[in-house]
Amino acid sequence: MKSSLLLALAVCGLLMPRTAQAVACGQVDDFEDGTTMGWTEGPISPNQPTNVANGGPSGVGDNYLRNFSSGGVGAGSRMVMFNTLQWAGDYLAAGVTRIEADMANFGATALSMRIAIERNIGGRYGSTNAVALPADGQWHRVTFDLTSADLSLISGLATLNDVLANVGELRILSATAGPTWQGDAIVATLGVDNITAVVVGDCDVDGDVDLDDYADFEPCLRGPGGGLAAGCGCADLDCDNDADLRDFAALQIALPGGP
Ligand SMILES: [Ca+2]
Ligand SMILES: [Ca+2]
Ligand SMILES: [Ca+2]
Ligand SMILES: [Ca+2]
Repeated sequence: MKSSLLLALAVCGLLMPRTAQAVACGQVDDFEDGTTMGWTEGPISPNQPTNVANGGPSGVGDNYLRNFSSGGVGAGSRMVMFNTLQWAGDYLAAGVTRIEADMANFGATALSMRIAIERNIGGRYGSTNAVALPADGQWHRVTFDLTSADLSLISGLATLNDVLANVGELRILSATAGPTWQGDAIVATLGVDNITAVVVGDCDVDGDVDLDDYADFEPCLRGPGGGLAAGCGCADLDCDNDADLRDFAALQIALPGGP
């Protein structure tokens, strides 16, 4: 009886949602801790992402994540990696509608960078258009928006908002043909650093910041120390857990015709 109770508790523990790590406004994977920060390809691949101690965008002493793909067939052939820890979670509640990163293509072939997201229990979306990453060995700042204007359904029946509210996995991959869950099989070496969760104030997640978003922002405005009401993640543009005039100033800049 005692052991069955322990078993039940263990099962409950496994089934409990993982809340310790979840996407949050302004989080940055800078790889300065010397680890891969949870980025992986699954246990089978012989070409796992690795932490490189020097040569990030800031040069000597700037760690970055390097991912090699071998091309051909089999594990490790494709340019893809994923994260199920700090990049899982509720992007809508966090107001995060954009991911930025520094990327460098250290290989000989241009890459077509995309992101893809998966709902905990099914439903996948990926970048409709790729970001071209030339084979120049230079660091480039790249942007992936997570809105209906930028993501296409890959598989499943879930709506985009349903997936964004329940992301179980984020992928970074290179694929020329279109939105996909799998990267291309290609001989390539990718550098990644400073993967950042950005809140731009796109409260209705339609790919723009306009007066419709201001209509959602305005009721969230409480001032410094007022905290952040439920559903107001998109109104905290500076990631300090309130919606105040600093956030309003940032929103004004983002609005069409803003200063
Ligand atoms: Ca770094
Ligand atoms: Ca790899
Ligand atoms: Ca909008
Ligand atoms: Ca704020």
